[in-house]
Amino acid sequence: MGAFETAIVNLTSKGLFEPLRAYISSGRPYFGICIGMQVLFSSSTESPTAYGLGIIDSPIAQFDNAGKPVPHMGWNHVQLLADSAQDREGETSETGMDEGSTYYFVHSYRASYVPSRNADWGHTTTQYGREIFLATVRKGNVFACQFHPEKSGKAGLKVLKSWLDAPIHSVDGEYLSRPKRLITINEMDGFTKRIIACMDVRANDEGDLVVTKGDQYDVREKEDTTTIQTTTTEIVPEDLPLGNAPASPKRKVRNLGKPVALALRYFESGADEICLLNITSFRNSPLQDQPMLLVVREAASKIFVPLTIGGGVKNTVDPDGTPRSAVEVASAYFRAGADKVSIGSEAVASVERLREHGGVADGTSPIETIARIYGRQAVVVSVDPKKVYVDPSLYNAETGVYDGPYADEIVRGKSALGTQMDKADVDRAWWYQCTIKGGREARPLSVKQLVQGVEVLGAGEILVNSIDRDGTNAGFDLDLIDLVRKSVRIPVVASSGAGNAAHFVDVFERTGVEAALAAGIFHRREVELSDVKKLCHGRGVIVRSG
Ligand code: 1PR
Repeated sequence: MGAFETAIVNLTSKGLFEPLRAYISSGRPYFGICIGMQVLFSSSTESPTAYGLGIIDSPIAQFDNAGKPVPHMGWNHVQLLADSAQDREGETSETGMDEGSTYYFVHSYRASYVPSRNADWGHTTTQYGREIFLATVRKGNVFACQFHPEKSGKAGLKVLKSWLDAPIHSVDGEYLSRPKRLITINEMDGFTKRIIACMDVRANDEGDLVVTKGDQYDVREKEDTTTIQTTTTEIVPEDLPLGNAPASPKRKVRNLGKPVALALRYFESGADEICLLNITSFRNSPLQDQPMLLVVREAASKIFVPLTIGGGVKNTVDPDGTPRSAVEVASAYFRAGADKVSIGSEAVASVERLREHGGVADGTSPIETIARIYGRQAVVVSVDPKKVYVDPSLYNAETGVYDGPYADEIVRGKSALGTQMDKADVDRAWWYQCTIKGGREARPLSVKQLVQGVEVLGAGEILVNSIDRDGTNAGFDLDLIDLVRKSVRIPVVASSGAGNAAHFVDVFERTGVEAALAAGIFHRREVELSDVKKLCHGRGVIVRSG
């Protein structure tokens, strides 16, 4: 995992570049994953000044943006290049790969499939949009995957096991003589929509880390629960999102289970990705005392699909006074087993700075510093927007046209996407304002400005929450999701409000987002992940089975 230049610079500075080339040439087994595959090539447009190992005489280049979001992030199919059905069977039994399975990819750069140049190395290809690239290369003692087998569920574990059971030492494996077929572009690629389970994690009043769930970000029980609880804590105003007054000063934090146990349940029931958010990290969250690290470590040892971890990815200071950069915090999460980190409040501050500097990035924001080392695909920005209704006095009295701020982002109650609209919105118009600290503070920034800003800074994905829809079961806010999907070219995850399986089909069909996430309905077992997948499949939305 990482950027091409960082990988090559690290190999070189640690004195490993030439020894690695020599090792590969000696015929001993090499298994490369993701950047471990790309470094085999001669160069990459990701970093024009760094040269690869040059084992494969072909370049790596960026995906084009034609009709598809980049990075290519999600589960996709492969096609075996071996020509005859019998040879393909041979490849399947030797490598554990098969055309019926999907594998998890997360990358912006790829080795294009060029039959005249790299077919001898090509083992499988994948189609994304109208592009075909090498998903795996295999020759002699070398096998490498662009996808992450360690994050590709059972299908990926099978690939790893096949290699570990029979790593190839010879320089000229028998399969080299297998003739290759020509792969051509299909009408549709095999890219699947992701269904994500999300867990909001925080300490409850007893100090235990629990999965909780908010109603419009208020994660405390509606009623005073002090009579049935032994310990309670006074709710301080900062504990509640904007506009939520405590009905009782002693409401308990909702407890829906333990994070690792729930994450495991979701992995086993077919979640394509799992997201863990530390929702109280706006408080002091020193790296030295970061309980989420333990959760991530434990989850990653049992769960073999991608893990996104958010909350507190920012510059911080440990209790002993040691400053910790956002990169250090992110690195700790990655080392614990996270695949992506999600940044919330700090991303808003970074875009505010970007705008103050006339849209020129200075390279210092956490998004930039983390993406530089780990690649942009490892950086998700989680946005927490809230509707702000437009004041009717801002309409021009003569023309009836809205004259106020954010004119190009205004959503009207009668929009084409408004079927899931709240009734109260029918004759109103609004824009979406960004908030920080889990909805506790509103900022003078619209959601469109935020997502376009973080894309400039180098974010790889947007997770769109909606404070208004969170926990309501009323369906995703399609207007909001559509606005964000149309504003950026990176992948978008829809979140907040899912109440049934049909809501997932709606958000995929109407907005084209790449992934959709739910929390409450999965935690409370009102809807099973498998039901969502079954309905999507039945309605023609391509999802991963299993
Ligand atoms: O600001 O970088 O430290 O990150 C904090 C993170 O914590 C942000 O990603 C922010 O969205 C999240 N967060 C903060 N407070 C809350 C809260 O609920 N009080 N949760 C919170 C965000 C939204 C989703 C939720 C969906 C789906 N919760 O995580 O899972 O709305 O819910 P549903 O399907 O039940 O409707 P930083």
